[in-house]
Amino acid sequence: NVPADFINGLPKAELHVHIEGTLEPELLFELAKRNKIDLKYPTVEALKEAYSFSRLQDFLDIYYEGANVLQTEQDFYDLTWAYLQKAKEQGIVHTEIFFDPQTHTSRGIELGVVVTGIHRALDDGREQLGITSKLIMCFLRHMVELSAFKTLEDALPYRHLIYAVGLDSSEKGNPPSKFLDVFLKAKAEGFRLVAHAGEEGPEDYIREAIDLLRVDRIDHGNASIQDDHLVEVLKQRQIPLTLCPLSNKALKVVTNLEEHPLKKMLHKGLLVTVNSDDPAYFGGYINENYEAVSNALLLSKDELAQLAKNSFEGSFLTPDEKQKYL
Ligand code: ES4
Ligand code: ZN
Repeated sequence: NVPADFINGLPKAELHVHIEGTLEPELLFELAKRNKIDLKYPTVEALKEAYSFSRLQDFLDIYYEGANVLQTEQDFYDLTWAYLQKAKEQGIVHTEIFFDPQTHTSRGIELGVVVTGIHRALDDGREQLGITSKLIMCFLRHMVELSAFKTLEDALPYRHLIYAVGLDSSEKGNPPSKFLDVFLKAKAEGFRLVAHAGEEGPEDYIREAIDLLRVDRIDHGNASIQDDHLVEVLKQRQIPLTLCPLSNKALKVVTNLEEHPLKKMLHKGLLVTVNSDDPAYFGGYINENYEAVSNALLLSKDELAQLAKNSFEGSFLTPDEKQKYL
């Protein structure tokens, strides 16, 4: 086994982390108390016991409920700052963070509160921790496209703080094509594009995300391995896949990590990266994800270094900014 300190010592970029998914149970309880919110669970331990999932939807139900404790700009600051400190400890030097506006606006929290709180922490992270960052606003795919349009409209005053648009939440039955028009609008507004695809959903959704939405990157993309032609397209165009091994294990996308497609994808020449997704819920941050796949798939130091390199190559940093990491 490759030692943990080798993985820790690799400078890494994180390209797939939901800020609401970094809400640790301890902070969740602290924020509930601060905001005088009653929780269904009496203790941190009781809450943690509920973190047992058979599929994506089991997780999403608990994740959206947890997000209810986030109310003020300071709450979003504290959440993001806690993640950045963890990122610093683990050798992350650049991070591209998702947030879900509709999870908050649908319960009366203004988009400006969310964006400003997160962004203030990202600024402090840059100054005090030396971590660069970008923000990605995700549309919830279980909601109607009109709601995504409204979200895009609401976001325009914060255009300068948001780099890209993404698509997440319940995948099955909510194909990328449902959001074609709003993605076209987002692109016209100058946003870069990403989408979750082929996590629980079929390889068809990956094809739609690429050919129809014209995304720059695929989040997860596990199902691509089932289609040789799709693999060839991903390889030829070097479209990054942001894999999340511990997430896949927790949500039963793979039965065990020994069956994870990461190593096969790497050897086929795909631009695969390792990421934490929702680390507070899936049992580990980025290093634990590298360690878990490294142990399960017997990755070499060269392969691990390639994955870390890929994380910069697949990022939204400019070629000049990437240079020092490649
Ligand atoms: C998510 Cl693991 C996952 N899949 C889809 N949407 C999400 N939102 C937060 N985590
Ligand atoms: Zn995700």
